[in-house]
Amino acid sequence: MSTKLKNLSDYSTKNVANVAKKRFGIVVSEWNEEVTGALYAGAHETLIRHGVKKENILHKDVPGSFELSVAAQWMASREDIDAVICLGCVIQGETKHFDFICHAVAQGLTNVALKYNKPVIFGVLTPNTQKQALDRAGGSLGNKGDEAAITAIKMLNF
Ligand code: DLZ
Repeated sequence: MSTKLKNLSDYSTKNVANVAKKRFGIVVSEWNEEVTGALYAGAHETLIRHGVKKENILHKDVPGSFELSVAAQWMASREDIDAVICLGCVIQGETKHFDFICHAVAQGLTNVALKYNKPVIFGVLTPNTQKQALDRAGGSLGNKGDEAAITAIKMLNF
């Protein structure tokens, strides 16, 4: 997670070229929509800024972060998708739901990346509060959506 010492929108420009012909899937969770919408805007804008064509970005929404894994799998299984960016926000509550969702999606996305041998990016915020989430979704600590897009680009240049 970003801190006051590390703004997630600051990144090295090393290895961020040559993606003009790459195709990206972006899956966005509808839970905490104000946050995930801002993450999506950051990711989309960052891809465009690095030369990705609008028509080469496929955007799909899922109901919650738990559903990111299977949607990532549907996207990663397509030959016309080179990398998948998954965006969500799970806010710590009073029950164990938070832990179950976070562990499931982290493991699920790892499995999809390894199965399809493609970058599948974990752009899921796991803050304690809504304010911490907004700080990292275009607020005072940058936008984790930007970082997710840059991570996908860097992995395609690996
Ligand atoms: C049920 C639930 C809860 C309590 N909290 C969140 C959350 O903070 N962020 C999120 O993305 N999704 C949440 N969900 C929904 C689950 O991800 C999932 O959609 C449902 O459990 C149905 O599978």
